[in-house]
Amino acid sequence: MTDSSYPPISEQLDDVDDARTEGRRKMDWAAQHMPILEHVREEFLADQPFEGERIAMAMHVEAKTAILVETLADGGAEVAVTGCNPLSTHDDVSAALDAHENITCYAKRGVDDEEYYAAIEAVIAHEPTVTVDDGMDLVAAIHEDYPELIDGIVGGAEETTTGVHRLRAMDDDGALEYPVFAVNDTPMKRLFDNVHGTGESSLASIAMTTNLSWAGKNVVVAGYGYCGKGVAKKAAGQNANVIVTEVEPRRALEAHMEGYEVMPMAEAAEVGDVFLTTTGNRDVIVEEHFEKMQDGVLLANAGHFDIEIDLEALDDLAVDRYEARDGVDAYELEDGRRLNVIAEGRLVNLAAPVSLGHPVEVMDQSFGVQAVCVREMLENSDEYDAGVHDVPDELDEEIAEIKLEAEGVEYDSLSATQREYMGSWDHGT
Ligand code: RBV
Repeated sequence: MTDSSYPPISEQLDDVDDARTEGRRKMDWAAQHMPILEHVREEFLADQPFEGERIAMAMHVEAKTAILVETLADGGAEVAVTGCNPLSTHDDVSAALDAHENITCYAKRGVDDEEYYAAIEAVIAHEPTVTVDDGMDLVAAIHEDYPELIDGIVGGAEETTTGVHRLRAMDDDGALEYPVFAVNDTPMKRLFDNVHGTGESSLASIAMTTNLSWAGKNVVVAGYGYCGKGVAKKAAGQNANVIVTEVEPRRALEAHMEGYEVMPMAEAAEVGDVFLTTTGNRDVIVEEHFEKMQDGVLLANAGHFDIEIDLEALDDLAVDRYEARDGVDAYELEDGRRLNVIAEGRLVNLAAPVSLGHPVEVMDQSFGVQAVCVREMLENSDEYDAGVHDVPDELDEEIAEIKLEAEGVEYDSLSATQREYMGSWDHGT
């Protein structure tokens, strides 16, 4: 059975009390802007749907995520949490969470690979009945190293595009042995979090990190999925000239029809001022591109993993490397050009020193879906076999309705005649 001696954050900080106070302050601010989780939390407090359950989570441990964690704990669960990226954790929030009697938090900022996985194992040692992932690291570690726990796991939920992509690959191989909801794929998540959240927070993080303007810049957005669309749209809104690179013909065409320049990365490399990768794939910006870039360019990644920009190749090319600013590494090439990499090529909206992740409002939506997915998985576990599952549409609608009510937005509903019309095939001309 699993055994872990990795300590929770409270045992790793010098001044835990101060950290907890500051973490709680950040959480209070976030909570004020999360009406969906507030609503769901009240329901969970009354119904205690998670009594006796153990929920394991690997997510970006900051204030908004902390509100989700508390919401699940307030529903009666024992929750064990760690980070899903070594640079996105806020230690103070981690400490505030760890103070909750039903929560153990292992997340710590700046951990190396070994500590990162030790913390994941510490979470798994709680022998979860439910997993909540952002990037699928928990599912992977459980299947690879602790398969004996799978029988006790009712199911899981996955937050992000990359995690869902990995899960589907695992499912196609017949290797996924418990059910997992693809939270990312719901309209309430990806039309808001991926588009507006990634767009706003990536651009804001880059601007804050560099103190440079978007206006008049050539901004190269690699990938025109939901995240790329958001980044492109917001960059255009900041008066940048947006160039899109794509490998999928319909998306390339979509970007073209949206009015962006579309070209291969090999050409974009020559003219770009800022490069932002959002593909979820590896080796998007590589040596041949570095060779052509102008002096002073900014390179950043908004995809889940730090594999989109080939930093090893850049390091090999460079004759010098230094920290130009907090969160900016300048790689100086032999001919004197400096290529500036932000946040070590890790997802820039969470990993740059000033980053705060997506805006609170969109995370309220994504985490609202997460919370009702955990409820659904436990309430109706018989309905979900091992594999990736779409989130039932009613759950997604439930979250949209809570949000609309909180915003005071009223909307129409179908009349009986309209409903009949939409459900029939025999009304012609
Ligand atoms: N994300 N989380 C935050 N907690 O501040 N910001 C973004 C936060 C999630 C987002 O839902 C995305 O799918 C994922 O991070 C990528 O790792």
